[in-house]
Amino acid sequence: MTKPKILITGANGQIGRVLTEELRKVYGTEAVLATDIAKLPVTIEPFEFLDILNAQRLKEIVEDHQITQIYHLAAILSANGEWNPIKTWNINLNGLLSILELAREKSLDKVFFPSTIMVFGNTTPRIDTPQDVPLLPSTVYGMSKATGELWCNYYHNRYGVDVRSLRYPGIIGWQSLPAGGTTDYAVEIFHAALKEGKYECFLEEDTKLPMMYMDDAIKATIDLMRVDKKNLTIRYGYNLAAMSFSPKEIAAEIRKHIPQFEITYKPDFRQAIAKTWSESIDDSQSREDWQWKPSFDLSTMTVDMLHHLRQTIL
Ligand code: AKB
Repeated sequence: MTKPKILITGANGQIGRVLTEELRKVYGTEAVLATDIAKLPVTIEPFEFLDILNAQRLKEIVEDHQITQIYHLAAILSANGEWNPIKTWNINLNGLLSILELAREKSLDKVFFPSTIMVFGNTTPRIDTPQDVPLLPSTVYGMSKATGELWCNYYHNRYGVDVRSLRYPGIIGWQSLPAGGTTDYAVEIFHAALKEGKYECFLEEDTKLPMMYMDDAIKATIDLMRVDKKNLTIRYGYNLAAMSFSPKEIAAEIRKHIPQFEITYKPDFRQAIAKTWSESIDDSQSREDWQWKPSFDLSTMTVDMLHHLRQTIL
């Protein structure tokens, strides 16, 4: 097998930063090209500026760097997406179509497409949401990801593109900050607890959502991309789960380490988005097809987050 040459879009995002670093540990720094529309810190070199809507530039980069795999992370998330639905649809869906078309044309080895639990909505069972259910997403972000999944499935079935996808829950990590998502509170709360000793949450206290520690999300992504393709039975998004908790529950967990920590609640428009989501996810197909198993729960994640953040932000 020849060594992969990887391109990451959205490499300066919450997941992109950590995934870029991890893939470089696995394949070597020069084998992983970071791209983003936002300026990146120097440490992320090699880097190319890329507006995902510029299909011609994307093609040039793929040709110039002899790319064989793409991790396509560039997207606008759920809360930010609601401020500009048409732009969000354009970036999230047309960006993906350019990637899939390029993968077909250049016979790329593999493509990764991050989907989300936001593809679910009011038509899905909220507890242990099964893999295959009617999808009626409530946001343009969810709509673009649900439609993106269909395109991935189509490019695989019609053209044999080896595209793989995960429905990420809310991702929590100390290495980077999320931007514009509904689950962002679960990262902000740690920063606020350590710096201010208090946090005002934009969701209601009992809003339970599926979440995952960054280490598990990165491991899932790399594992899915490495597994033999004959094991994969799904070419749209695989359900993926680790833990579920509410703002009240994570605050109680943080209080075990910072007893004076206080949380108050001031729900905003993001509460209406969160209300349409699943509380927990059935990821048995991932466990069966590619032996997915998370390592972190709420308690071990909290210990690890506080440990790393104490060293990096205080
Ligand atoms: C968001 O909140 O928009 C994302 C997601 C769950 O896809 N974190």
